[in-house]
Amino acid sequence: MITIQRLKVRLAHPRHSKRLKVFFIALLLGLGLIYLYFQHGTGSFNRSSADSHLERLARHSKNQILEPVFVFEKLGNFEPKETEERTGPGQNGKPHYVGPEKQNEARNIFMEYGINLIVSDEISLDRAVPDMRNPECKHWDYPEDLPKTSVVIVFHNEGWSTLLRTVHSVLNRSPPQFLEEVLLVDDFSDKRAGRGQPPLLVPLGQGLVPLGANLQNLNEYIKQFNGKVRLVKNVEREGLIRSKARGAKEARGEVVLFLDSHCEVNLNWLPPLLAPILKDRTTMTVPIIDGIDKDTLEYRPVYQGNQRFRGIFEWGMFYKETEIPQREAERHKYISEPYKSPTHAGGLFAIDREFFLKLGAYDPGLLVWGGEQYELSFKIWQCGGSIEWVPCSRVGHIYRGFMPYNFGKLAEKKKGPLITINNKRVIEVWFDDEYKEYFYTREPLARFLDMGDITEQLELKKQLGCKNFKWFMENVAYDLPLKYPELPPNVYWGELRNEAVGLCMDSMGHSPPTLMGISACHGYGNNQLVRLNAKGQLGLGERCIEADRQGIKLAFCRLGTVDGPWLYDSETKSLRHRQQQKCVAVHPQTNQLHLAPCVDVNNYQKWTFKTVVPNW
Ligand SMILES: [Mn+2]
Repeated sequence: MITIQRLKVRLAHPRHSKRLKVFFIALLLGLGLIYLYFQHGTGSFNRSSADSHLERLARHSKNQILEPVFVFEKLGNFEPKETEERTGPGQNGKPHYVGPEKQNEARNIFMEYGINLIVSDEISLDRAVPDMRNPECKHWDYPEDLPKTSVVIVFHNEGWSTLLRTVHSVLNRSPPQFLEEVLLVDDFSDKRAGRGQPPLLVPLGQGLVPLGANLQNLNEYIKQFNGKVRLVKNVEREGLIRSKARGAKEARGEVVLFLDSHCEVNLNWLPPLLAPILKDRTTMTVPIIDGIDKDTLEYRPVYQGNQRFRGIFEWGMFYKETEIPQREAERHKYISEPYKSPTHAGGLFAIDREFFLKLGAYDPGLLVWGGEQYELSFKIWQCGGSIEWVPCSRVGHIYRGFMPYNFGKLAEKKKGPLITINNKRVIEVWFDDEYKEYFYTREPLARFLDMGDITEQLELKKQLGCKNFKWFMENVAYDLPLKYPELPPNVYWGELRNEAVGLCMDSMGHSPPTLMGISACHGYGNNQLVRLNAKGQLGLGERCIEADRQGIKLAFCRLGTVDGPWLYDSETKSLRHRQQQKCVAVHPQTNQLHLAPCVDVNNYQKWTFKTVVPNW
């Protein structure tokens, strides 16, 4: 704008020579083109601005759209022309059940994989899934020149049919011109046979499913896709985080799009994820996840109706989701438009490959799994990019019953809980000092963990000129403190031992709401690690300890609050409930916890906080 105004002034006072006039007209044209280019928004990161500048001009002259356009009167340009309805087991996302003769086998295989693979094997790799999108989604036109994408799928001992159904769904539902490849990264799978049966091709549904095929056959299997599906293998176990970084390095597409190895992408899933990246190379996009049942493979929504959620976290770094705040909702005309989110769940997202690599991919010091989604989220936002969730892109994901593998040798290298170590690395790099305190308040033992060397991460942060965490909180995660306010410091924390019985307060591993119990003090923290903060809240993990007539309970903390009724008197060693004016006592016969009228000399009411120092 400024450029153009300045030009007008100059042209209003032309100097004399003809050559100068010609020069100014040429300059005006040039600047005009540059103006057009910037008006259509490219991020600060642009790897070949000259090239894309020309491309954009070319597109302009061909009347191609530069960003999605809502077209009410017709179907969007990449909408599938025919319906997918088919018949057969599990078709259209319907639940499938195994016959009685296979129940035993199914149970055993479920124990091994956390997914009912017998059910999965009986369902076509090309099955249809129900359209879970908001009806608006069918009416968007997307640019025709979206970036080519490598879909990267990392797996470790994944079931054959769940892995390949992921691949098939991508091939079936992605416009081929935008799909550079599907890149499979085998993180050192070591199960010899997928299902303990000899490989055997049996016709089933639309495709051929090799029953019991082992992962060594994968190379053979993918030959039918003529190079569109590639397989690379780790020579030792690297874990999910490093394997994803490897996938990004090996990828040939402009965009890398990560999927878990047990997904099914939904209709017209790809263009909506790529359009925001075309517009701004520093935008990372995240599809909305649907659920696929681990027992029946039924495909169903996780979110109901028009709810729009986004990713946040609590101060112990547990991942949380919350409905988008008014301020974000108001930025959009259509509920089917992408919206900004502070963070993401971790598994599924698309990002410009070079931008991802410029950010250092993932911190290579993060191990196996956990915390990496925060690292990437903070890095993206604080270093000039953004994250958008895309309602019109849906991907089904099988939530497994449990994690069917261990961390193997990778975990042996570290002492203490791996995920907390990862989280500590992340917050030590990306949080400001005051925010780090909230993490250590919520997770006091994290102070004792060895997070390794973070010099390189801090250096990268400096090099990229990244903003501080306060900026992130005020401009991106501004709705987070409404649910998870800044934490007051702990006045006391540790295991809470009763003087009369010598046992410690313990959640007994139960989920709230539940009665608290007492058990032998073990010194490891975990279910015995109790914190009393400066505002009287008694916390255990992310939960709160409360009391009513039934007894002392582990409860969900009231969202948005950090205060509580508790007062600890280190003289009398009593733990007093201020409203009820009673004290926490152990029942001498039953060992049950309850509130009793306070009696200073009663040992059953005397408690001591003993700081836990784990022997890591
Ligand atoms: Mn998964």
